[in-house]
Amino acid sequence: QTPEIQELALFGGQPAFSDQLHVGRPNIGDRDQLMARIGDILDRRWLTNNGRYVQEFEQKLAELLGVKHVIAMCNATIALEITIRALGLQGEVIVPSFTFVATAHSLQWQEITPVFCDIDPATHHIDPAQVERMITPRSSGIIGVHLWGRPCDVEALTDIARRHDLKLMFDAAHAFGCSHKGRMIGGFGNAEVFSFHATKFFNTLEGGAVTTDDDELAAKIRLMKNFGFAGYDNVIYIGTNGKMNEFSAAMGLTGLESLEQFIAANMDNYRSYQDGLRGIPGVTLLPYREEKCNYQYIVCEIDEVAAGLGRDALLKVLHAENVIARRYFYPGCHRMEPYRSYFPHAGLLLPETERLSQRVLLLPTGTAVGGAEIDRICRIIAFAVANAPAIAHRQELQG
Ligand code: T4K
Repeated sequence: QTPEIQELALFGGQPAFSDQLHVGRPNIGDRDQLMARIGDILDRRWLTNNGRYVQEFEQKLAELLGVKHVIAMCNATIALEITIRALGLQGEVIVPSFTFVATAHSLQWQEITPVFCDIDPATHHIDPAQVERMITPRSSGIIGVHLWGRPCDVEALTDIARRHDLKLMFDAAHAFGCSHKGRMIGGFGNAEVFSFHATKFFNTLEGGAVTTDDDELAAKIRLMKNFGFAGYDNVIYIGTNGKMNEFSAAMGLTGLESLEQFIAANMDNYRSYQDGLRGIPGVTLLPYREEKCNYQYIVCEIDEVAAGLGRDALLKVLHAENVIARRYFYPGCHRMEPYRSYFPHAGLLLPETERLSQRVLLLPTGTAVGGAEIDRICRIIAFAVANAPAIAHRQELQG
């Protein structure tokens, strides 16, 4: 029997799911291993300040990523701030506006101006041709974002940075476990920054890391994340507190043991979405390339004309069904404070960012979601698109 639109939860029907499905549901590895590590931490009473597990975690990450230095941090935002400072960035730094606001805030927090650059609509990544046009005598660096875990145009950005004598760093918050041209992300540019926040497919509760092959930079960042202490009672640098604690490192070490399972689950989910969304007019799933990838984000674009209903109308339908899809990264950093007050006309230079932020929709994935749920989510989306005019009319009536 064909469902009627009044069966949608938005119009009073039963939600498709009794519990909410989230985009960023944390993955948890082997609980017994985690509890054993936590027990060990409590027994040894060494909770933070470069403890044994943090050191082991850093070493394991360095091996995995093939990079000389890994500095574990309390979160990626502080890691970005410290790296920006350690690299001596000042004046202006070119960044995409289509990113999580932390990328821009980590600059503005230290009175450095983020200069927002538009993106390539095919990849959602900062567009190198535009980067080059935005360089001024005040520019000191570029921050590329490996959005959705896909590498941005590393070669072109490296070339621009070299020719203009700019520092280049990457916000690799999404890109743990991903490679670029066969090389793990972590070793590109002057430094890269990962996030291990709870909502990432690999988490340390809160956490992050800076990776670099530069000995001097690594030493500076190590000092900066620990108040500038070089041994007891000897502060030789300005610093802050960016340290990772032992519980977070225990979570990280435990998660590393299940990393391949997390990625496999994400990849299965991605394939299920590929099957389920195929052929729905106006709904496009952003493809992953044939590189090592974590598949952690299911990114769709909704074309209002072809689908018959816009992204926000679809979002309402899904939320009512307890599918907590997200509009990352709406509305773009340039439309958030303080940037929209500082640069009220920035949108004129960012047409692709403006367009994409109206179309993008992220769907639930991770180990908490499986094929059956995904099939149901895709059927809701197909039903909403097939009945778009009636749904839009009824939404209008409801106000
Ligand atoms: N650069 C980029 C490109 C980033 O994407 C991020 C962070 C950063 C830098 C900074 O990294 P950190 O300093 O955070 O390490 C979330 C995360 O908080 C943030 O880490 C992440 N990016 C961003 C994309 O997403 P919100 O404000 O959307 O989170 P929230 O609380 O709405 O949670 C997302 C979904 O996950 C919800 O539907 C609920 C669910 N959830 C969340 C948590 C915390 C759970 O099911 N369990 C949980 O424990 O920012």
